[in-house]
Amino acid sequence: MLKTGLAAVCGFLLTVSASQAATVKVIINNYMFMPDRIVAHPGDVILFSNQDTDPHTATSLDGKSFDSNTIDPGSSWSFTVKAVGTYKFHCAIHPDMLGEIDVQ
Ligand SMILES: [Cu+2]
Repeated sequence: MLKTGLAAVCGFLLTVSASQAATVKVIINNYMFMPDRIVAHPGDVILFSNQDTDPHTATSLDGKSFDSNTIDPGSSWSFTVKAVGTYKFHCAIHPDMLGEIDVQ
């Protein structure tokens, strides 16, 4: 846990010095993530906005990187990406809804 925290802090500091963090928007609508492949950099914020009529989640398939829990229609949820890597995710309510975040 401590090791992860230190890596995150180092990654954050490197990102701030190298470039401005961005917010990457993902729309959830019609049982899809749009876009479903997201490219981001450490320190960026990924903002999921549920514009569908049903609740959805954004849940990493590795079971630990991130989990929005339920995002109600009209609601949003965001988190900050930290470590470089590829993170596949789905909606825990509708597991056929798939997406991927590539942190570079
Ligand atoms: Cu869903």
